[in-house]
Amino acid sequence: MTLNRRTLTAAMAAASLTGALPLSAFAQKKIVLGFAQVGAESEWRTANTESIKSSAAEAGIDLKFSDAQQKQENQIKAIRSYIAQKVDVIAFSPVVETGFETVLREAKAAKIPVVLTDRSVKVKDDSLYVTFMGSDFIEEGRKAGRWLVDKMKDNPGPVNIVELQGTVGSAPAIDRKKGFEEIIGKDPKFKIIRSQTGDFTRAKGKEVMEAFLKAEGKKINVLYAHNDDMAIGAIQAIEEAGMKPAKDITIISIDAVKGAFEAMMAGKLNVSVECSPLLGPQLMSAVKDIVAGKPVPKRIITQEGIFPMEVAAAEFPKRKY
Ligand code: GYE
Repeated sequence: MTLNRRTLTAAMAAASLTGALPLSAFAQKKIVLGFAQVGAESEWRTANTESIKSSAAEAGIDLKFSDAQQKQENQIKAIRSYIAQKVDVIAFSPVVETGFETVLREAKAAKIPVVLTDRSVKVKDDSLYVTFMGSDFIEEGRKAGRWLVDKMKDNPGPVNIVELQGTVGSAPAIDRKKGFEEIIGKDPKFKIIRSQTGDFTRAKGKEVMEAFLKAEGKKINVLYAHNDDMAIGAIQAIEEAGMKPAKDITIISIDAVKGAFEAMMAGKLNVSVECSPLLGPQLMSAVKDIVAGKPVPKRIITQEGIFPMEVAAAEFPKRKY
């Protein structure tokens, strides 16, 4: 008989109860976790990777880690290799929402539990994963929208907005757009005049902002960027075009990484909505519970705030990512 982690745990408990073997006889076998990361596209992602690696080490979990370079096919390959290696648990942050059904079914057939972190997938059968832990991206978009509506309350409009979207097809890009539009859509003075992907990177954010400026110039009143890195790239483009970021163009972004706080303290970014990448500790505790056969909630939502530039200097020393 082949022992997987769950039957082994049961066998350990039984052997220990009957006094046949002390629990310590099994203590050496570490839990093996295969983690398929999105990439290293942003400051957020770097902090997320660091959180996962350090909390795995702290929890005594043997972590197998791969970087998909923002490509779904690489991520699917990595998951397949974790299945072949018979790891105890697979966790991943799906690059995009769709197209993972087949590989998730393969994991299920191999009886390997899957945890989704940070981004979710769209699947009909939600028994294909045990839990999804991460932020509510629609709510983040709403927070950005509410901040803008308040900021512009005395402005008769039109308020012309350009939008830098995240990776096409990714949950945060889809949901941050949706939440933002839900709020600003209530007042016709708000107009999204250009919207394009900057793939969550500084380089792309700068490049696309250059194109927006070329096409719309001084008509642009607001930039809404789906993450801080793209906003930071865009700030460069705005300065190079001879305009003042956060003054000539109001800038809103999401993540609240240290780079955003530095930009706010320099007076170049108006506000950043928080999205915490520090998912490592809760991932490790869920992995341990799953292996021990304990129930875990289907959805674990991260609690987050919003930081306008006025509070940046006071908050900066407290920031952990
Ligand atoms: O906002 C962005 C990163 O999925 C929440 O991915 C994450 C997003 C984050 O590249 O900076």
